[in-house]
Amino acid sequence: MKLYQLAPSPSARRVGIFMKEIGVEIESVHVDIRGGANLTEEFLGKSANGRIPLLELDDGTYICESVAICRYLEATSDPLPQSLFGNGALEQAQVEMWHRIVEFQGLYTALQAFRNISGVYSDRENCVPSWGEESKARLISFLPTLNTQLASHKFIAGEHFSIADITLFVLINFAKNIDVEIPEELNHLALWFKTVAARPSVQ
Ligand SMILES: N[C@@H](CCC(=O)N[C@@H](CS)C(=O)NCC(=O)O)C(=O)O
Repeated sequence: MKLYQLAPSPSARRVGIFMKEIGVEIESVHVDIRGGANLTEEFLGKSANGRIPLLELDDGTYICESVAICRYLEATSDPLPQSLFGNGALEQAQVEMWHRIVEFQGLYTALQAFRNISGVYSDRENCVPSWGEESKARLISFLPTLNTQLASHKFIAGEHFSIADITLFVLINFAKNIDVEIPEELNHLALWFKTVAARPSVQ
């Protein structure tokens, strides 16, 4: 297998942390996305969304979308006592629920803010700085929701570490690029961040 990626990018980082958590190592192929290497005909022929990360299986099948890659890797690895997608119907639903909340209201909002304010991909998309600023404001107003959940739960989806925590950790780190940090009064979110930052998988 091969993983096409740019290691520090948020989506690749999600997969990288997930792989360390489940103890999987895969040969990595560097893709210069800022230079447009993901826009070539060759790459677009492999990746359905034209983005990284992209997993190539030994039989030549390609899987893009970071969560789909994580699902495949966990399902084909030695089973963990605690799945990062949750154990049992209720926990699986809670992980899915919080993961989608963190992705849609957090990570994608932060990515929109970064892309539209910085104009980093203005060679391939129409950047709207005011949409970037609005996205940043929406992200800031979303953070208390996370703090409230973490006031009564050890991890974001409940009592077990899950893929939702990985996405949230990547989001909080990435938000620094748009000058968004955890406000002092959100102490439960700050404590959760400190706990997750100590895990070997994120070092
Ligand atoms: N939903 C996708 C998002 C992938 C994505 O946006 N990847 C970014 C890097 S974080 C990328 O390849 N950007 C290049 C571009 O937009 O042209 C996932 O989770 O894998």
